[in-house]
Amino acid sequence: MKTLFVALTTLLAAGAVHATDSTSVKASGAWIRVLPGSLPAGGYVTLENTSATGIAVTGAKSADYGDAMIHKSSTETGMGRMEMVDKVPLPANGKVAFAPGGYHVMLMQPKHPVNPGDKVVVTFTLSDGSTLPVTFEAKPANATGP
Ligand SMILES: [Cu+2]
Repeated sequence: MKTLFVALTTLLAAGAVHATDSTSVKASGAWIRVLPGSLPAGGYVTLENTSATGIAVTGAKSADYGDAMIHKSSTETGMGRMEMVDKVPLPANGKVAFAPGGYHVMLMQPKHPVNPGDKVVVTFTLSDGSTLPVTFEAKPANATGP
């Protein structure tokens, strides 16, 4: 009985630290465009919300980079620019593409060299309190898709 109690409290303690992985949002075609040196890399992925409730992506982080942000590129003024966004809404039963020219994960301050062919895990945080770990494949600077 004592063993069971210890096991349960260990589980509860672990649950408090690690958010549950999302069962509603699926990722596909995840890739990052690696630029030379320590320049920031853009991460691209298609996220599908398979639930009947709207969910938003509220953040991203990666153990391989010092910082990760969600950006949106636009050419509204005729000049390429990008801005940070607080959240990306994923409508119920809808898909949102993070793609060149639009939403992307800006991966900054690489902690080690990331080369084409490498795999990088980016974990998204979602508005329902869950997390979504996604494996991205590194592609060269001239890549245009997964
Ligand atoms: Cu950016």
